[in-house]
Order: sequence, then C-alpha cells, then structure tokens
Amino acid sequence: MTPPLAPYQAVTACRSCQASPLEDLIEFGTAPLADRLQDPAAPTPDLHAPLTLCHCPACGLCQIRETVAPEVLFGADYPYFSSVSPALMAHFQQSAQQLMGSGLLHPGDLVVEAASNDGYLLTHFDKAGYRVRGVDPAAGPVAEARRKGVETDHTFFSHAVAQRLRAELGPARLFLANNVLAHVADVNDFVAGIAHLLTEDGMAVIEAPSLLDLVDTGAFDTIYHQHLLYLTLNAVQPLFTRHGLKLIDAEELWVHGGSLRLFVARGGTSSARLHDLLAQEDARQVGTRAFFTPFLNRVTQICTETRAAVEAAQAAGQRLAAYGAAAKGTTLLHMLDVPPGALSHVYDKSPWKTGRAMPGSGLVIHPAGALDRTDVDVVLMLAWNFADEIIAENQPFLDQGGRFLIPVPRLQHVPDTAS
Ligand code: DWN
Repeated sequence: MTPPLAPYQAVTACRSCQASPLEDLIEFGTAPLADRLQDPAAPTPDLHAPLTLCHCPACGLCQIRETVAPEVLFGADYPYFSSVSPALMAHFQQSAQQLMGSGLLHPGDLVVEAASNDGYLLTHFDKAGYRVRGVDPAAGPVAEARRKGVETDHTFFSHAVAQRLRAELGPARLFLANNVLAHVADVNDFVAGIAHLLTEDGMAVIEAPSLLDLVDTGAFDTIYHQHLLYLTLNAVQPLFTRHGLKLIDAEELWVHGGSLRLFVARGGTSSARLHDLLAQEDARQVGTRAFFTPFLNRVTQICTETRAAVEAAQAAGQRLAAYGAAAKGTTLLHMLDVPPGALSHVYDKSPWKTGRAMPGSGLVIHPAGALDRTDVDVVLMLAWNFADEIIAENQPFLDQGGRFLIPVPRLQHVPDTAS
C-alpha cells in the first residue's frame, strides 16, 4: 500500500539566494515524517514525503528539496522538549551565563527567543531580571514554558511577528534562535525579522547543526523533513548580509552531533576564530560536490554494517530494542530497513513520548528507566548524540552482559566485542 503523502512542495531554486538549478546529492526515497508519534492502540497510516538532499552550486547552501507544511511538522502533537537532556540543559545554562556576563545586556533589556520550546533558556534571563519573550509554534512546549512563567507567543517567528513584537515591546538587544534557522522554509523572511527586531547594537546568537560535522560524523540520520537547511559559515554569510546583518563570530559546539553557534550583529569586526573556521571550510572545498563523496560512501557503510549487526544478534536469538525515540531515529530506521520485528520496542526518557509509537517503524515507546538484562540483550542507540550520558546511566545493564550498538559516527559495539 502506498503510504499517504503529506502536503509538500519541492523547491527548484535555492532557499537562500534563489539561484537554480539545485544539484541533488542523496535521495532517501519517500520517508516517514519524523516526530509524528502514533497512538499504538489506534495507529493511522504514517504521513510520508520524498526526502532529497541537494545543494546550491551558486552559494553552496546544502538543503532538502521538499518543504512539508510546517503546521504538519510542528503541530499540536510535536513531542520534542529540550529539557529532557541534563547535558543539553547544562550547555544552554552555560550559554546564558556567558551571554549575561558579556556586557552586552543592560538592566531592562529585552531578550527574544525564536523556537523557545519549553522555556529552558529564557528562564535564565527571566530570573536575572531581563524582559523576555518566547516564540514557538508547538502547543505542548509552549504550555510548559508558560507554566514556568516564560511569556511565549504561540506562533512561528517571522518578519511580520518581529514587526508586531517590536511595536509591542520595543527592540531586542539579544535575539536567540537554537535549532530553528535550519528549520525555516522562508529563511530570508526569518532573517529579515531578526534585522527588524534588533537594537542598533544588538546581537543575534544562533545555534544550528553543522554540515561539516554532519559529513565528518556520517550523521545522515539528522537529514529529515524538519531540517530544511544544513549550514556552513560560507553559505550563511550572504544570507545575513542580504538583510543588513553581519556574521562576526562563530563557535563549534558538541550538541546534536556537532553544531555551530553564530554571532550576528549590524556591524563590527569579524573575529579571528571566524576567519579560521571559514578558511577550514574553504580548504575542505565545502559547497562542492567532491566534498560529499566520502560522506555518501560512509552512509552506505553505516547502514550495511549496522543492519548486519542487528540481523546477527537476531539470528543468535538475542532480544533487541532501540534507545531514544529521536527524530533522527526515524530516518535511521528508514534507511537501515532492518527486518520487521527485529527490534521489539524503543526506550525513551521523555514523559511526553512514552506510551506512543515512532512513525515508520511503529516501535512502541517504553519509559527509559534503568535498562535491565531481563528485558533485553542488545540496544540500538538511536540517540547516539547522547551516547556517553545514556551509557553512564546504564552501566549495570552492561555489567549484566547487555550490549549497545551505536551506529553513528561509525558502528561501535559497547562493550567492544573485538576486545
Ligand atoms: O532539530 C531538532 C533537534 C535539535 O532535536 C528537533 N527537530 C528535534 C530534536 O531532534 P531529535 O529528536 O533527534 O533530538 P534528540 O534530543 O537527539 O532526541 C533524543 C531522544 O532521546 C529524546 O526523545 C530524548 C531521549 N533521551 C533519553 O531517552 N534518555 C535523551 C537522553 C539524553 C536520555 O538520557
């Protein structure tokens, strides 16, 4: 049966510079939409859409062709809450403290965050006495943010929303946007909104997954319909200058498998660190097709080796489950195409996900307490970006002879069976 297609449009011109044609890199076929969790008691056919990674030969921006309606991707049921990971919360607390100690902010200043999720970041600025406003389209996280006392507009950030916010609250000295710039279909409208909202001496601090890290870690599973853009510094520079802004600094981060933190203002001197990172990208010929060839081979290797490891464990009569009902897990399982029934279920710590089922695989989400060898022998780590944190929490499972399979950046057996 052909799976139902979500409403989508395929772009032919670059989402940033509007040049065409775009050059295709990887076709993932028709893939299930990530994060549209199911009710296992009353499942409905998963919505799918074609998923094609391409890049713009003119400005080098890597992107996917298919734009699925954002209301479908980030609807009322959107299950991602940033506060589930202690390591991620520590990262954002450190970021807030760094920004509040930088001298940028003055008492009474306004801090606005796009995709503020459950208010995890703005609470730090709120408690420090700054005026804050969140903007997020997902009902669940917004309700959680409001419960924390973080005033939040339940909508997508845009140029029009920026105009309304500035009229209501005045300009913002600090604009935050973590893991959203790469999710926006009209990225020019989004950046125009930043330019409209910032004070003359304001700063936008933006975190987004790094294409360089995606390629170097083989993290093909982070390619899914929510992620429209895959950023490099060279490709985002013209996006900001087009709207009177300037990328003045950048930082490499571990989060989400490797991200960039971008510092954007109306002017100022570019940092030496930014020049070094830009030079690294140039040296790697990022933005050219040749840059992607090793990555394409790596995707095949990860899928082949991981599928074989799952099938070998299944053939040996071992009980397998997955860990982390992550959005990226939907793409991974789609591409792995392991035999039906090979994985019995998936564990996840998020209370907003347990009891539901992953799209595509239909794996039912069990609460991730301490893994126990009486229930499972081998666990496929879908949330590999948190592998250290998750393994540290489940040392007893390993002591009982349990095993993890960690597919990315290369298939790793924990403990290492070769030893
Ligand atoms: O862009 C996005 C990235 C930033 O985050 C969003 N579109 C959605 C989300 O992607 P994801 O779902 O792949 O993110 P995570 O945070 O890598 O997913 C990890 C999953 O693992 C979550 O469902 C929470 C879960 N988890 C767990 O069960 N035990 C996480 C940790 C740290 C744990 O100890």
